Amino acid sequence: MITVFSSNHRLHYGTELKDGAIKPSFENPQRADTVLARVRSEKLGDVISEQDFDRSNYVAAHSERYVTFLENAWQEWTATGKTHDALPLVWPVRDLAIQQEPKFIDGKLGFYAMDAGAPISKGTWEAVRSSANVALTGVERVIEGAHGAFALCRPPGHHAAREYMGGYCYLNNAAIAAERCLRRGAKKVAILDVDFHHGNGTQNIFYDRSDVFFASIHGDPAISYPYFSGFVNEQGTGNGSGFNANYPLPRGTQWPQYESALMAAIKRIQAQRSEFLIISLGVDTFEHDPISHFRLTSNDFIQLGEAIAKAGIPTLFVMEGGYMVDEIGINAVNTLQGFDSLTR
Ligand code: Q9C
Ligand code: ZN
Repeated sequence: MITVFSSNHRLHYGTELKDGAIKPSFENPQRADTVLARVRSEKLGDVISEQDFDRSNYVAAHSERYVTFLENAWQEWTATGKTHDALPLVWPVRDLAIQQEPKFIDGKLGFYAMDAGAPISKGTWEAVRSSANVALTGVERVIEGAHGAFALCRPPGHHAAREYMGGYCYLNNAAIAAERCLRRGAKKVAILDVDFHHGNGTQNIFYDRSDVFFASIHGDPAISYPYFSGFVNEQGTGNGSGFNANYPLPRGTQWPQYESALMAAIKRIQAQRSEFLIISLGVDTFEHDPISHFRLTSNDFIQLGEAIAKAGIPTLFVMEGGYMVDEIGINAVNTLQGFDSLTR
């Protein structure tokens, strides 16, 4: 299958708050370059660059004021004399929750963030915009008739909600691709999130809608990031009631247990009669991932790709997490090769 890639991802590399200290982020540029090298060495297919897309495509999944914030944040931060990464320091939790945007950058950062895991530096917006364009370029291929395509997005997107960033994510690439399908005439789209972490952002964006079905298989949020969403009882609201499905799994989950949840999710997706399937492809379910605790092996990812192929729906794979840099390329490309082996 074709891979879409942007070298602009290298413009973004920041810090994160981890274990009480500011450290270099696990979400580093080596990740995407390692996956690209594997795509090439395995001759998965052509590699193309991203096209440019109008910002209205981002606003389809996010609010106007949030996109404006992302565009201007670095400039507003440096205007206060700072030169290091911008990070939030206060959040509008529960009774502090208000709806109006603060007027100063420190307040805006907290207002538009769920955590301190999405630093903003000089090149962040350019990298983020390019990552969304990678997803849009990939989904255009699928809309035009390709059975599968791979959007090698970096930064990832699935923790980014309609109006907040977090967990290394800024724009929700998978959600933006789903909105593009709808804009181009599709009536029903499904997103399946196989990243180790719950796709809280994607869930948020489509929670009250029936046109995009969202399913996520992830580490039990009682003990895993993002902690505050991803439980079984979150099934959608209003028109979206019954169009959100969460499959939290315990620490140490291995392939047989994972496969049961995967089959249940795919069954739900097929029942939706979706015209397009978007996979939030995180490979942080790998047994040696440094920040997660499932135990999938590299071979298991081939079976993951095969199971997705059996759904028989035109599919866009969107890169999300995966932090064991030596293996991330093998595991991502194994998934894609598993898919291709049943669809060529
Ligand atoms: N000790 C993605 O995989 N930090 N984001 C968790 C656990 C945030 C992961 C710290 C993890 C975000 C796209
Ligand atoms: Zn993840």
